[in-house]
Amino acid sequence: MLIKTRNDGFIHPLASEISARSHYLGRRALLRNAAAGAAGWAIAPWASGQAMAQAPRPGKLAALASARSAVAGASTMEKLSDYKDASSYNNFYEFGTDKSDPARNAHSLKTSPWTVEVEGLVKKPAKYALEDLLKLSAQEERIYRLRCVEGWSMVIPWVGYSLAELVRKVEPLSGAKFVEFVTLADPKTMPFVGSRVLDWPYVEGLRMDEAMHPLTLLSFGMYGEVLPNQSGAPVRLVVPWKYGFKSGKSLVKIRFTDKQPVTAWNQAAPSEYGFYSNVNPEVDHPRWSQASERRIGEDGLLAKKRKTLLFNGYEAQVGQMYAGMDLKKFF
Ligand SMILES: Nc1nc2c(c(=O)[nH]1)N[C@H]1C(S)=C(S)[C@@H](COP(=O)(O)O)O[C@H]1N2
Ligand SMILES: [Mo]
Repeated sequence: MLIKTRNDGFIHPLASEISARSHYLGRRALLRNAAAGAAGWAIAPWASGQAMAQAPRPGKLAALASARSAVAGASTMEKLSDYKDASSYNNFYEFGTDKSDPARNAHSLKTSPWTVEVEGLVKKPAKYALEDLLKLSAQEERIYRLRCVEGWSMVIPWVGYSLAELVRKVEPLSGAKFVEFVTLADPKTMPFVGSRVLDWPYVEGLRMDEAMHPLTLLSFGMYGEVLPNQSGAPVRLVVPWKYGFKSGKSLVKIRFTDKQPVTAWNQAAPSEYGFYSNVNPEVDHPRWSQASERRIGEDGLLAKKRKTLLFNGYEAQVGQMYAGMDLKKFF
């Protein structure tokens, strides 16, 4: 992404993201991937019936009970990314712009007590304590691909429930057309809030139908455990058919509006990051192609590139929402 520096010049620290990857894949990972071979593409253990027996559990955080998702298309059978990668290779700019910064710095985030305020054009605005939000609906496991706009991807088993469950509870008024997601911006616990990378807080937004789509997940956990801080604890959004930056971490406010929200990345670089940001191999970022991606943890020796899929492979589920829309114009 684009970083605004102190002197208002622009750098992009993520050039490395688009090129060689051997520097971050250690020897162990290379060997593990080589050993996995074709078997690495077998059904992910979490998606099979034997999840608990087979999947190596990180075992560091509290377990989060969930059932497998009943939502059609909500779980991919692709090989899961390692928990280690999902929890150490992160974008969470409030804690720094290097991939390893969030895991190193996010211990300072205080996730309890935590409240999420729901406001704006709804019949029932409310302040939800995290404990109440956790109980609002049954939690499910959803195995989603995550595609970052920078050109890398992972496969992550999230735990949570459809955001629609919460939306229905607060009863949006007919004038509500968009939903704005505001994330925590606490300079005392987040060392990079106050930096000029972005205007804080980090804000994202969805159109009402996108927010109501069953794939849009309000997530409290991953790999069967509560979210580690660097992944957006205690509650984040996951919108699997959009670039990762649409999935705001550590949410504190959900606001229903009649106007398209001003979002952080769109505001920082409108020609690079549109409001929609649907994953689309045919709409290039002005500075790089989006036709392919690098799956984190995948065969580092060959540095193979995967083809990026329209709507990140969720076209059957979400394509209808964009019927007739010019996807190049509304990027
Ligand atoms: N609050 C906040 N949310 C955020 C970000 C961020 O910097 N701050 N980065 C986004 C980006 S660019 C991506 S790719 C995903 C990364 O999620 P992950 O680190 O859990 O893979 O989080 C998104 N949510
Ligand atoms: Mo991203």
